Amino acid sequence: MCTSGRSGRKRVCCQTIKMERKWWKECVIYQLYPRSFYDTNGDGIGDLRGVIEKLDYLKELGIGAIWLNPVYESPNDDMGYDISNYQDIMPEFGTIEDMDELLEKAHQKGIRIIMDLVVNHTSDEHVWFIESRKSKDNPYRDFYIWRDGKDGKEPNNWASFFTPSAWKYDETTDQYYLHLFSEKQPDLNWKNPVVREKLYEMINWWLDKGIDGFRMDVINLIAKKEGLPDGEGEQTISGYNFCPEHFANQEKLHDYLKELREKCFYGRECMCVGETPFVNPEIGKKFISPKEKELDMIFQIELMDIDSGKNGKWEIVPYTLTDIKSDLRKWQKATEVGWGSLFWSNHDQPRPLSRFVTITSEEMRVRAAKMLGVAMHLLKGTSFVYQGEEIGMMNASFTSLEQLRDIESIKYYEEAIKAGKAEEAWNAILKKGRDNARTPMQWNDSDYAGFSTAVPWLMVNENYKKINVAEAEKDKNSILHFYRKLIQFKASDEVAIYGKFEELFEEDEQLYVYKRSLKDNSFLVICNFSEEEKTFDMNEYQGLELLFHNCENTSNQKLLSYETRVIKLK
Ligand code: ISL
Ligand code: CA
Repeated sequence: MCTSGRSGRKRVCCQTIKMERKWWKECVIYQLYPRSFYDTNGDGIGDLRGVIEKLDYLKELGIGAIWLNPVYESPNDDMGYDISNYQDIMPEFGTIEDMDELLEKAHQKGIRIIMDLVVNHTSDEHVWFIESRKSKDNPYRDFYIWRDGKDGKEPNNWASFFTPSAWKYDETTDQYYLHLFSEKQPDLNWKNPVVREKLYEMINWWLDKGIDGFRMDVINLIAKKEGLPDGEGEQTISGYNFCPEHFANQEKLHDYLKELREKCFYGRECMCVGETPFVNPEIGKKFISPKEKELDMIFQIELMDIDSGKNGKWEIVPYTLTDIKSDLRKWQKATEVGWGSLFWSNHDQPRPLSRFVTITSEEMRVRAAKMLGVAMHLLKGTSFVYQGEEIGMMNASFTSLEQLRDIESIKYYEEAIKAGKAEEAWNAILKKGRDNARTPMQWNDSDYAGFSTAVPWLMVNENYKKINVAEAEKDKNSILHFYRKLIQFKASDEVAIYGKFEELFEEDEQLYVYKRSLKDNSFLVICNFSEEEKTFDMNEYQGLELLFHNCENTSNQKLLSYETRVIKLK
């Protein structure tokens, strides 16, 4: 539970902590993917009433806030990241009254609500774009980025995230519009002050309703390089250039973020976390430094790309534990200027149990899930637990293209077929396709895992009979029970929240060991990231309290595979 702000009770003495206390530093946030959480009306799609019904489950988990993936009106080309009306709810998810009720009931239980804010682009079905494409002198024309073609081709060579070119030709006015994502996600023109004002109005409308903050989708892409120059790097398989140097972290971005903060967040108790791909610590620090007055936290994506090659996520490359450790260390350090976020996955990433460890048995799944939970969430920063992580959900075993729903995977596969690389692409999709994380929440072992009474929009993982909430409730050694304890600890222990981070054995390729300390208190985290046992002398800790432990091993000389111990030192 959050300990300041709404609930008021302060456990941590401000004087011992030389940084500003905030509610969002003292709570664990649950990322909830509404489409796959719980379906209450039997249409195979999760809905807001489903979230309301499961609030007690979330409360018991100990989380202090929910980040809801987009629930706004949307034709769903990119699962809600293509918004056609910011001030209404997608009918499949419910109504604005359901949203109000969710907000009220969540708040009654001391759970805050953070919404997704998607303002780099809208849907092409948003009224602004419908108007914009009508004529060159339409008042909304300049809400988007329109250009003439060059020599019968696109205005520049930019590749989009989802399709070959980032430009789409529109016959009505014989011009192209920019879309960094799908053709149905035209980029807004942030240079236009009217666009900014309209967005600020909408943001304030939600904040006035009482929501507690935003997760800002690709917020560091809103400013584009002046003149939209061609990219110069290597070409993608379809001959375009993926050039974040021209669309991410541009100078103007900082002006926009400062203005946004001033116009919408000033004087409010809300929290803003920016999703910021293509950011290194140098750039990241600027966003989160309190004196810059831009964002409270960022989601840096570097760790999520630890296995991506120079051609992007689908080129899967090997990595070592020391790569992971140095990434985490680098960001623990960088976020000292402000505050950091912690997560193993989200709706865009594969399941961590299918990615960062090798699972060979049910016992190892349970043990490794607890170890991963400890390793990440006892670092310094706000923990985000992605739906299903608390029961150890894993990647789905898709067998055909028809089972996929994610535009990114589908478009990539289509391009790969053209390039004669279908098999390679399918293997990459199985490992890293975004649908892996989006399969329905597994509540029990009944049909469709208790998620719905109808065929779900995306198939249920076949392992649901074994891996589900009801099973986990019954077993006192389950991942779920462990996560409840871990979350409660992370959200209330002052060392876990504000303690200094110090790493040991940095070069070890099997162990992740770090210490957290605050004034006279400290604890030590030991994680064996390997399937192999590890000889490790722990005699000096004999008799000290074990805060967390994930297996029956009393040896002080060795750690079992995926074992973790958290030892209270003082
Ligand atoms: O998903 C990715 C890799 O698989 C990322 O490159 C992702 O596209 C990028 O981080 C932006 O993600 C966000 O904006 C997208 C949306 O599709 C994602 O779901 C969202 O998290 C466009 O709005
Ligand atoms: Ca439904």
